[in-house]
Amino acid sequence: PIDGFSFDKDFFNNNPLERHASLDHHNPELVAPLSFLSEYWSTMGDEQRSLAFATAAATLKSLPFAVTTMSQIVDLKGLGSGHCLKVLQETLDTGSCREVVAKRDSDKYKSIKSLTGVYGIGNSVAEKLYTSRNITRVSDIIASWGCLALHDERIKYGVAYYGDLNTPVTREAAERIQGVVRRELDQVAQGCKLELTGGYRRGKSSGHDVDLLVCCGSNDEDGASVSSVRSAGVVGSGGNAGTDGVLARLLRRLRHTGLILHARLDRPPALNEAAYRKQSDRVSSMDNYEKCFCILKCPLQDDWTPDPMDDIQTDLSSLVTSGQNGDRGWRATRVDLVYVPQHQWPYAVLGWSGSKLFLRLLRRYASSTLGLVLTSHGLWSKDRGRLLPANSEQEIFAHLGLTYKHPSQRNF
Ligand code: 8DG
Ligand code: MN
Ligand code: MN
Repeated sequence: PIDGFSFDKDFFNNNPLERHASLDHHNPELVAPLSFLSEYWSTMGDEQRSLAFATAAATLKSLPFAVTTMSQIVDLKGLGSGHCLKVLQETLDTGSCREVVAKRDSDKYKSIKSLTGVYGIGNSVAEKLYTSRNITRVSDIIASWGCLALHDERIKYGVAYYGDLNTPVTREAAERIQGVVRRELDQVAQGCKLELTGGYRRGKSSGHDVDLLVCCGSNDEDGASVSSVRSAGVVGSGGNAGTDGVLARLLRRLRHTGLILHARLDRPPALNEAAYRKQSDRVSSMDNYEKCFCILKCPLQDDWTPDPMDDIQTDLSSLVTSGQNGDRGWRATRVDLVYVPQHQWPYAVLGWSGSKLFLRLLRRYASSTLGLVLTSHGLWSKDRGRLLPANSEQEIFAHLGLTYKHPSQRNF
């Protein structure tokens, strides 16, 4: 027992996946510096360090008591090397941490942070712009647009809608997006599922985007064609490259209605089972579904309807002007639309509900402890490649020999 709490430290240390990580926890002051350092290293492009600090933050989030002295936590698994402990010690002693303050105020971090805030710009492009072009802010990108040769089309829209896209999306806005997508989806196919996943499913009240999974099951010809493709030994993606899938038709409708500011349809090639599993061995969260990364107009009010003739500009200067119109009735919002074949649905919902760290731990546990490969498509045994079907998330946890964890407890 620590300070009157009965706390099973051995169980805590030995079963990280059985920990509960809810949004409300007992240690916000100690989690903050660790979360910052995780975010710092992710922004600076060092994913390994970022992961180490995220793991330490998750460890503190799942403690059932508020930490008051170092002796309560020195031997907890997940806090890593001495570095995290030093940060925590200083935070407990002084209420803040000099390393965190210095990093937060560093010019390079502030610049890279604003540049990676542009949709389409990742760490490596940001680093190049900063180091070899002396670009530190979005206004620098606009000023030097002509000579920067940024070929990824997303960046233009990321710059044009920078303000909107860096304002958190409220749950209310996410549900409004779900509503407008639902309306158009019903025009395209009957009886489809449309699930709001990502952080909202874990109970977050805001997020950076809206993650929507679409499944039309056997009510749609896609379902039929996917299962016939599948019985021929092919899995993954919307599947049927020659014909127009639900997602392509949904996009056409959204565009026609005037809701789309930008969309990139990602239609990975169908893979046979062997190639597919091999690809799935990567720990990355990238999957092989047919999906669309979009920027949609999120209505600011329920009764707003888009004007299909608006915002068809394609050059940056007119985009920037239109992007700054204050009372236009909508806000640019990042939306991920993912088409999921019915038999993979529970795996897709689990994978897309996150958190990223929780899924990473889950995949690593499946792989190293059970010798199974877990992805957003399914669960396979490594040697024989047998697929373990599941009709619900509960069945996936059961396959893994774990207690079912409610999405609200997956905020690792
Ligand atoms: P936020 O948007 O509220 O800030 O956080 P989030 O909803 O938890 O994170 P996210 O970046 O939107 O990702 C949601 C989940 O989707 C996350 O657990 C990773 C998962 N995911 C897959 N496959 C893929 C993929 O191919 N690309 C991306 N970007 N995410 C994927 O399962
Ligand atoms: Mn999200
Ligand atoms: Mn997303």
